[in-house]
Amino acid sequence: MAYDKTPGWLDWHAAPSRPLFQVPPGSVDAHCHVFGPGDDFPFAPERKYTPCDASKSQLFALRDQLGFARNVIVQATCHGTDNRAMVDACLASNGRARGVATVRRSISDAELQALHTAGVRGVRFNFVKRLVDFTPREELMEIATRIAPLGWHVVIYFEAVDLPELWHFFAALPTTVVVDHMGRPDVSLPVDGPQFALFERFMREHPKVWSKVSCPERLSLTGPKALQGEQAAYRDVVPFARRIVEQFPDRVLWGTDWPHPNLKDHMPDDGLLVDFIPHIALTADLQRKLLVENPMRLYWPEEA
Ligand code: 0GY
Repeated sequence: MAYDKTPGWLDWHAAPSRPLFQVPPGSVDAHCHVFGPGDDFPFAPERKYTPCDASKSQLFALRDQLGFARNVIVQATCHGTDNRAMVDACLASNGRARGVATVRRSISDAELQALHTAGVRGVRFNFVKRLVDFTPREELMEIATRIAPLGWHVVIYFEAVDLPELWHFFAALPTTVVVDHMGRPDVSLPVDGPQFALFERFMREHPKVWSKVSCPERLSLTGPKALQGEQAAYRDVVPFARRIVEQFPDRVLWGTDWPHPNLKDHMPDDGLLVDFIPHIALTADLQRKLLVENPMRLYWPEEA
C-alpha cells in the first residue's frame, strides 16, 4: 500500500561517503532499522510517523559499503509490535543480522521461540513520549521476566530528564539492559554536570547496564561541520561518548541508526558517522571492544 511520508520527512543519504576510518574486521552495526517497504510490510496504525521505505537490501548494501560484517536490527516504532519486516531482514541475512523486537504481553511462548529462531535476542521498551503510547510498567516487567530465560536482554530508549523517574524500574529488570544513545543527554550542558553524572552513576551502580554511544547526529547542536583546526563532526557529543567508552569499555555498543528516523534539520552522511568512531574510542583495543567483542558477546555469544 502507498503511504504519504510525514511532512518534512528526510530520506536517508543516497550516497554516503567512504569512511576514512577502517572499522576492525568483524565489526557490528548494533543499532539500525528497516522501514517496510510499506508495500510488503505495512506500517502500524498506531505509528507516530510515516517514514520513507528503507529495505533490508539497502541496509545490507550500506553495511558492505561502510565495511561492517553484521547488523543488529532494532524494531522501529513505525512498525509497532508487528516484527515481520525486522524478522524478514534477519532471516535474509545469512546469519549476519540479529534483531531486537517489540512485543506485547499477549505474545505466546511459541511466538517468542519463533522470534528467537529468526535471530531476535532482545526486546525494546520505549519511553520517548513523542514515539509511543504509554505501556504499564507491570506489563513491561512481565515481558522482561518471560524473555530472560531465552538469554535475551532489554533495550531501553528514554530522554535524560526522565531517568530519575525510571531508575528503579530499570534497576529491577531481570536481564542485561542496553540504553539507546546514552540516554539522550542534553549535550549543551556540561559533561561534568549533574545530568550526565546521573547517567554515569546509573551505569556504575548497575553492572548489567550497557550503553550505545550512538546518534551524535541526534544529540549534537554543533552539527556535522567540523571547524577548521578541529577534528570531529558532531564535536559537542565527543566528550560524552568518549567518557562512556573509557569508563565502561566492556559495556558499550555502536550503531549507525540508519535510516535515521525523525531527523528534521539534516540527514547524516553515514560515512561521516563512522569517522566519528576514532574520536570516541581512541585506541585499537577500545575500537575492537566497541565494534566487535561487545556486540558479539551480546548478540552472537555462541561465536564470541
Ligand atoms: C532511533 C531513534 C528514534 C526513533 C526510533 O523506533 C523508532 O521510531 O527509535 C527517534 O526518533 O529518536 O533510535 O532510531
